[in-house]
Order: sequence, then C-alpha cells, then structure tokens
Amino acid sequence: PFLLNVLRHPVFVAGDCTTRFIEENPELMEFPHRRNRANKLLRYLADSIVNGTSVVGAQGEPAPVQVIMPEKLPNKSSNKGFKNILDRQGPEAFAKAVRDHEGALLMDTTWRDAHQSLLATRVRTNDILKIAPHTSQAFQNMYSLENWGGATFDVALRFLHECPWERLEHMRELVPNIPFQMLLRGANAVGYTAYADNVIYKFCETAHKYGMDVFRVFDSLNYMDNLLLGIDAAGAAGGVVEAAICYTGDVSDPKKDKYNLDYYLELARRLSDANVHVLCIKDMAGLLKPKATKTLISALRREHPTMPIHVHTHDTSGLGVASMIAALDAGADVVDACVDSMSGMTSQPSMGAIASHFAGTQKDCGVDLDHLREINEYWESIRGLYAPFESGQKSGSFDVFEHEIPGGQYTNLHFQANSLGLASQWRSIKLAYKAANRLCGDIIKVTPSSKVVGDLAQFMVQNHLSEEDVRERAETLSFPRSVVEYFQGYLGTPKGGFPEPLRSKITRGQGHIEGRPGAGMEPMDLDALRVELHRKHSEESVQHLDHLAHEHISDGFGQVSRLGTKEFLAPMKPGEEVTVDLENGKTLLVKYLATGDLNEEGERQVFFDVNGMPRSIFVPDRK
Ligand code: 3PY
Ligand code: ZN
Repeated sequence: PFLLNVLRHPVFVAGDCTTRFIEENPELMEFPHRRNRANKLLRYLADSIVNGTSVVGAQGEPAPVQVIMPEKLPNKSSNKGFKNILDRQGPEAFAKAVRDHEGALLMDTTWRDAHQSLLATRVRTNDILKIAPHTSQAFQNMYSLENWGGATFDVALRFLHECPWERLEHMRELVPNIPFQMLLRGANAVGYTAYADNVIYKFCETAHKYGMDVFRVFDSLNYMDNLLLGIDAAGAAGGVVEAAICYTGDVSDPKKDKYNLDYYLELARRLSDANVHVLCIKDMAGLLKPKATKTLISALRREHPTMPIHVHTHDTSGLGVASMIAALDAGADVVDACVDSMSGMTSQPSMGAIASHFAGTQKDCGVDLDHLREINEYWESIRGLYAPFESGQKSGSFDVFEHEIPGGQYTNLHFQANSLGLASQWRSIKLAYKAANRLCGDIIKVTPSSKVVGDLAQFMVQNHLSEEDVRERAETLSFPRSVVEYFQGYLGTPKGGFPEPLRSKITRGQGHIEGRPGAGMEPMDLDALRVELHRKHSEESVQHLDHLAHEHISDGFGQVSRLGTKEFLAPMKPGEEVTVDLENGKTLLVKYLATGDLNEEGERQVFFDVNGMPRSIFVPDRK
C-alpha cells in the first residue's frame, strides 16, 4: 500500500519529488483500507468473545445448522414477471394487469413482515441475498415481494449495523423481475412519529430510485390527512400506490359497531377518489375471520369493480389461511402469505397451504410447489441461526380477538414477558393492553399507535394501575412520553376523537395539535444535513450521500454485514475458523486461538490467526 500511495501521489506523478518527499507528505503513510477494515472486524469478533454478543435482543446462541440450498431451482435470476409490465407501461397498466389476471395472486412477505413478526426483524441482508436468485425464479408469477420498510429500516441501522439502502439495491440486482413492495407508515415514513413533509417526499423518491415499486401506505389511526400525504409522496415518486385501510374490530359482529362495514366502505370511497392504484385491507393483528372477510371483500368488490384489492393478515389465531382463501373467493386479487417455515402464529399464513388449495383450479396461484419446497427448506435451515430471537411462542391463540395486539408487537411483548421469567406477566400485559386501548378511545392499533397502547399497558402493569386508577389519578401520573404525545395529537386524530376528560388530565395544558401533525412542521434542511454528515464522517466512509454514513451505521466495527450470521450473533469458540469475504476477491480466513488474562487496564488480548499470520487485539472487558 505504501508503494501504491507513492505511485499515485500527484507530486510523484508530476515528477517533482525531492528527498523530503516522504517527510513532507505524511498521508503517504496512511493505508487505512484493507488492514483497517480487517482490524475493525477482528475487533468486533474479539469484543464478542470477551463481552458476549452485542446484538440487542439476542437470547442464547444460534442453533447449529447446515444451510440447505436449493438443488432444482437455478441459482440465476429470472426475467419473467409483473415488473416488466410495470417498468414498460407504468403503475396504471400494472394495476389493470393485476385486476385482469385470472389466477389468485400472492405477495410473499418472507423478507419483511414474516421475520419482523417472528424474529424481531433480525434477518440479515446476507441471508436474503443468498436465496434471492432462486426466489426470483420460484416466485416469478407473484404480484410482489414485500422486502423493505416497516421496522426493517430502523432495525437494519440500529441493530444489524447494515445499510438499508444497500440492502434494497442488492436485492434489486438479484431480483429484477418481481415488483418489490414496502410498508410506508404514511406521514411517519418508517419511523414512529410524523416527519416534515419534504422528508416523506424525499424518502419515497429515494426508495423508488433504489428499486422500490409498490408502496403500501397506511396511517396508524386511519387518519385520512396523514394517509393522503403518504399517498401523494409515493405517487410523486413514481411508485404504485397501494393505499391501506387498517382493519380492527369485527364486521361480522353487530356488537362491535365502532368499526363497522360502513366505516370501511366510506374510507375505501375516499381512497378511490384519491386515485390510488390498489386498495389494501391491512389486518395487522389477524382479526379478520373468514365470515367477516367475505362480508367486507364482497362489499368492496361490488363498489369498486375495477380496483385491484389486496388483503393482508397475520395468522395469530390460526384462521389466516381460511380467511385468505375467503378473501380470494370473495373477489380479492392478491393476498399475503409467506414461505411455510416462516409462516404461522404472528406471521403471515402459509403460502404452501393457500397455493395447494388453489393448485390446478382457475385460481391457481402460479407457484411451482416443488420450487416452493426448496425455498421453504432454505428458510427452515436459516431460521435456526436466528434462534436467539425466537419468542418462545408455541402455538396460535384466539385470544387475539380480545386484546387485538398486532403481530410484531405480540411477539415482542410475549418475548419480554417470557424473558422476565414471570408466566403471569403475559396475562397481565394482555389484559392491560385491552384496558389501555379503551383508555385511548378504542383506536386502530398498528405502529406507532400500537406502541402508545403497549407503552400505556406496560406502565399500568409496572405501577399496578387498573383502568379506573388511570382515569382517577391521571392528573398526577407521569405517563410515558408516547402516551402524552398521542393525547396531544402528535399521531393525528382517532375516529371519534380523544376521550375527555382523560385527554386534558394527561396533557395538562401542554397544547394540542389540531389536524395533520406534519402540516405545521418546518421543512427539514436536507442539504445542511448532508454537509453535516460529510463533516462528521470521512469522505471514504460515506457510501450514500442521501443517508447515514457507514461508520455511523457500524458503530466503528467496520462492515460487520460481511460476517456470517453465526459469527455476527455468537462469540467464536477457541479453534473455530471463519471465512469473511471483505470485498470481491478479498477473503480473510480467521481462526480464533485464545484469550489472555485481564491486564491492569481492564483489557484482554485476543489472539487470532488471520490468513496464516498471527494477529491479536486488546479489548476492554466490560463484564
Ligand atoms: C409496521 O408498521 O412495521 C407494521 O408491520 C405494521 O403492521
Ligand atoms: Zn403485517
């Protein structure tokens, strides 16, 4: 590297070197690239050996797995699929082709909602990319792959030390033929609260640029003003606008009359007037029973004969497959499912079950069941690596019809209650969640409104507060910030408004936002942010100017996304050897040898053999 630095130096190139050339140009001694990168990864491995895994939320170790790759499916991307229509003819033609399609269409959620719901969103880019070309073949007839948005953005950055934009870009390279779909939380983008409008527009524009096609836009209170903003941003970016109505309650139960059929039909009319391309019913908790599905989808079909209808559910109660079959029978065009080994419980219903049901009929889903079997085997084997994030849930449970906790949140809360080792905690949380929902005004619960209800429920359990206690003592309690902000109107306005006098007691004169929260926000100065990022991070480490720099993402550990999932999640054992592809063609063979005693500085020396050379790293022992 030193010689290269000399040969490339402008003074050397110009032939102006003096004997003081090296002294006068200290940058010649900087060869940060490969050695630095390798060092950083060794530091990550050493830190994990000395202090245990740093990956938030991991409990226990990955299961010993042999990853099973497909044998029949070619490891080569396909070029057949709906993406061709979309790219050549645009979103309207795509929507028409979907509506005209005779068979039942599927969206596969394995790369987003399935692992968000079952494995705390921790599936890494590497494990997705390995199966991407095969997926491009096996699922070439699908409406879309849901592969981005929702919680994946935040988790990739904060916990996986990965760049979500690179993930999208790489998936696109390997799956050129199937439309990609993301979940956009309306005016909250992929966050937990409203952003300035220009951020939402820029976000959608960038996502589309990096390969996103279909934007499923929802608002966590079905608040139309928020929803319309997201719809406009997705449309302006050139995406397919799939507007989602979040489903709660039970349209087949006359006693549950707050969210009745008329409520959903009215929302659908307003969305249809907004010229969205596709209408979605988003059942984030899995409350749609087959009978209710039939009622709702048939009514929507009658009112909107030309609009594609897409239905999303979770299998929490175990009714998911039956409901999705009911949806397709009632005239829906697309339903959500995922690869069987990542399906069921709080995830989506099993694709194999739905595809088998329709196989050979006019509504055949167009999935080759042998190919699906191979993809299924891959995910079954990979899932073992993510054992540290399994919630411990063993079965579906119909009590979701009572507490209405959305899929991903259900798993999180279950995991937390389990890890406290208190079996009774889970029951208390579910009861408190139901009470917290009533206190909030019986609202739609999905990120971020579900977080408000969950935070309030946890607050009630921790402080031994009943629903009545909260109503009576609200003026004196220090509620979680998310709860106060909800009552101030930071997420928008729920159907029926905020319950009083609870609202005034909780917000205590802190002011209420009327209307759409983002409407009063100053635009974010994105250029200033870009300059600030450049200042903070060296030019070399800034990979994409539109978002965070790599060093920031990786917490100084370098490109940990290059590590295999086992090494990323669990400390290496003495004598264990791993291969790391640093970049194309540059491979490190790392063997962990031993760890030294604690020194006076509170550090330990960790010894490796790297490509046959001894290397050691000192890391602080934080245990
Ligand atoms: C999300 O917002 O991430 C969801 O999956 C909501 O259902
Ligand atoms: Zn979902």
